[in-house]
Amino acid sequence: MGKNKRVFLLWAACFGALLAVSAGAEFSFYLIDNFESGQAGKWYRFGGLETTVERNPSSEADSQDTIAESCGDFALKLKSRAAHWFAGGIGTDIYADASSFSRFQMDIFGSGAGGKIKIEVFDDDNDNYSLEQDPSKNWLATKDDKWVAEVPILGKGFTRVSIPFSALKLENPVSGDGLWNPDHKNGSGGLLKVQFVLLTDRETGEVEAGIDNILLTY
Ligand SMILES: [Ca+2]
Ligand SMILES: [Ca+2]
Ligand SMILES: [Ca+2]
Repeated sequence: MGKNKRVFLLWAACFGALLAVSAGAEFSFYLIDNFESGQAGKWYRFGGLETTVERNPSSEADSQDTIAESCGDFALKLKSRAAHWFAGGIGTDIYADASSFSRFQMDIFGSGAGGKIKIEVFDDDNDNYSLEQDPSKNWLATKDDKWVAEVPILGKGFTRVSIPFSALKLENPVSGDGLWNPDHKNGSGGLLKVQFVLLTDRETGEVEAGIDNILLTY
């Protein structure tokens, strides 16, 4: 093989690697948390909800449960007691430009005892990287859109939940602009934060669930 051909092959290999990297960046996902750090310090809690990072049951060597396998070593356990169906929640700040993603995905571990998780996401509409809320009106978001979806806690085991952004419902009309626009245009903080609220099937009672592999994807 002549020298020129070797140089060309090397160049082609480098260019191919570069293409693969840029394609990977374009077609990957935005990980919010998979709890493999063993920590949950970036999540705040409200309404009496208790959280613990727990070790996942080790999957059998011949297990066909690819979702359970993808949950790795740790997941976050949520546990609470409800009053009037509300059992508290958790949330974390994100500030991501989510405009190129199309759906929200997470794995939910259920015990078969029922309950729901209400997913709440906020996009910044007054371009200030902050969520304005009114504590006297049940923490109503006053300047930014709040989008929600409810998913059942199934089980036993992990269930993968995938929610297209188009299925999210606006909960606070006339506060923000009413458009799903979680981008960084004009200094907007984009997707400001995500919250998960636990709901029970009966007015009072205990509810628990595990969550893992929380991400934005295409
Ligand atoms: Ca995990
Ligand atoms: Ca704002
Ligand atoms: Ca908006």
